[in-house]
Amino acid sequence: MDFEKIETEVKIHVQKWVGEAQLLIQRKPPAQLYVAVAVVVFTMLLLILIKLFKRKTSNTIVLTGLSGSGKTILFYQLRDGSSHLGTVTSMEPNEGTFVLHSETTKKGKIKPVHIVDVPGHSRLRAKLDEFLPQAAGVVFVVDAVEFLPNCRAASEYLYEVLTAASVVKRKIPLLILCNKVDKVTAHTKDFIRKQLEKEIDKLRTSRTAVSEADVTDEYTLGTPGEAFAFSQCHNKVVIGEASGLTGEISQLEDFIRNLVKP
Ligand SMILES: Nc1nc2c(ncn2[C@@H]2O[C@H](COP(=O)(O)OP(=O)(O)OP(=O)(O)O)[C@@H](O)[C@H]2O)c(=O)[nH]1
Ligand SMILES: [Mg+2]
Repeated sequence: MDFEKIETEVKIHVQKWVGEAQLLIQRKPPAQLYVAVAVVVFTMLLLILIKLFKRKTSNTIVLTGLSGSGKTILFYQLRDGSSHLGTVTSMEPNEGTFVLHSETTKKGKIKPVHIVDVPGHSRLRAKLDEFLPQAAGVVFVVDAVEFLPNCRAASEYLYEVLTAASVVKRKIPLLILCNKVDKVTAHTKDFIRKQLEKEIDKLRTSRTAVSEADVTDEYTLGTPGEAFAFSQCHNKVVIGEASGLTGEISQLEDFIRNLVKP
């Protein structure tokens, strides 16, 4: 007896709810639904845009160059304002996020820079591909003293960096930094630029011949039919001087701060 009573009561309740729900759905104009969907889609788009935008304003600067060119010393100069005499060949990338040492006396909040020093040893260079996609700028360090014996190797490495997919696609600015200018035997940056251009021109001719035969999609450098010059690159390529030993790094700091605004 009781069971039947409860059953009918439940039935009545459920019917009431269903009726109310139907009423609610009918009452709600579809326009409101469209607005809700639009808001959700808009928010999602905004989040995606923010993510993309964030990547563009990355604060990563990558230091590359042959082994012994002075990347690690420059890294320490940027961070501590000292050369930490006696660095050895690096076996792992050196990484740090900091406010440049020369800026530590400045007032106000300064945006820190993420600096990565990728070792020049050929077996560790693959690490470069990990950092290039997030780089705001690349510094290619050249030993200005021992330049001539290393010219070919430096040009080959520089060619690799300049044709790396992320550098080409994202037009990452590059600074060729002639280091060790404290030594009187250091070559001038103009001499170094010209030699590098000449060497890359040779490399380009031989590589284009190879890639045409292989039909690879490697990016080619410069304007075809013209002698190679850094000014032909789609990304900005500039040249500067420094001494990691004495701490003359203002051109390096200017390059960094032009890309990572304080
Ligand atoms: N005179 C002079 N020597 C320098 C300068 N910068 C670096 N050196 C010397 O060059 C050598 C190599 O410097 P590192 O900073 O270790 O070179 P690196 O580019 O980090 O080399 P890897 O880690 O092997 O890729 C060290 O003996 C430094 O003392 C400079 O500005 N002037
Ligand atoms: Mg090193």
